[in-house]
Amino acid sequence: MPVDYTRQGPVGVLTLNRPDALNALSREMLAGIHTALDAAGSDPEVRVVIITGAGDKAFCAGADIATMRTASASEARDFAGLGHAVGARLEAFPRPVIAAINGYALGGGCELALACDIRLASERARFGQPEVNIGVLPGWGGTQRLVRIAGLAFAKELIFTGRMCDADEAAAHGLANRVVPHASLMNEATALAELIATKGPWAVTQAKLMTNLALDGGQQGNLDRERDLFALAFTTADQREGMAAFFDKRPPAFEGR
Ligand code: DAK
Repeated sequence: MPVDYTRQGPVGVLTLNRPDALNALSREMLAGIHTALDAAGSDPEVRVVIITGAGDKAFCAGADIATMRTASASEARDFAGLGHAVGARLEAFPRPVIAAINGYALGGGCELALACDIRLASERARFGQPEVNIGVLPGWGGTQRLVRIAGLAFAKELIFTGRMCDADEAAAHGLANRVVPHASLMNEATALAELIATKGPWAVTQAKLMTNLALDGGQQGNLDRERDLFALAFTTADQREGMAAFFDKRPPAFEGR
């Protein structure tokens, strides 16, 4: 399978599994991501998803250059659309998605990580948008999401030069949330996922929705929507349980409703 999916308690783990090609994203891989997200999304036990890459070298070295090499403009447009659809799916996915970046995250691989909610980087991670090296520009959202996440100046530098940056530089610009030892990457990602999984699931879902909207402008409308969702939280069992547990000095038992 080009994309493996397993569940460990409340955490769904999706592994890009094409290590011989540094997990480069073919059409089959993109379809595999959708299939894995279908499985995670239809499983009520799953509260957080982790995406990582198989092997020791790469999270994902980008779109499959072999697929693109002889593409016509309309085929390229279609391929770009498949990548955009994965990015949109991850952003809209009702559970948080953590990218556990175990090596190269280049081109479409960096763009895949950018569509996730949180990026944990191994000290061996390398980020970049090297598309200009092969005569194209980022086509899976890099010109937009990298700017929003890491800032215009740094995004332009990475995109215009095609150079890679290491994990520390990525973290300094907000591209990685933090850098962890390579050997403990999955443990750290799982611990973070499990921490989020202890929180009120309904509230976490709404918080993801609202924080994503923050970058789309329209602050007053978003604040109004935040107020409405906050009010709606007081119709949920999770709110009653969370506040009761606080005063009972016990961990809450959330049901996600
Ligand atoms: N696609 C296909 N195969 C790849 C690949 C990729 N992106 N990256 C690596 N591979 C393959 C290599 O060809 C090699 O295969 P074999 O020769 O063993 O058969 C194998 O993975 C191992 O790679 P290397 O031998 O090159 O390994 P090294 O350690 O020497 O170098 C590297 C690692 C990551 C520095 C190097 O592989 C590299 O530079 N890879 C390419 C990275 C890259 O340029 N990524 C960006 C791809 S472009 C758009 C849609 C999408 C996009 C743009 C536009 N539209 C349609 C508008 C997105 C584009 C991209 O993502």
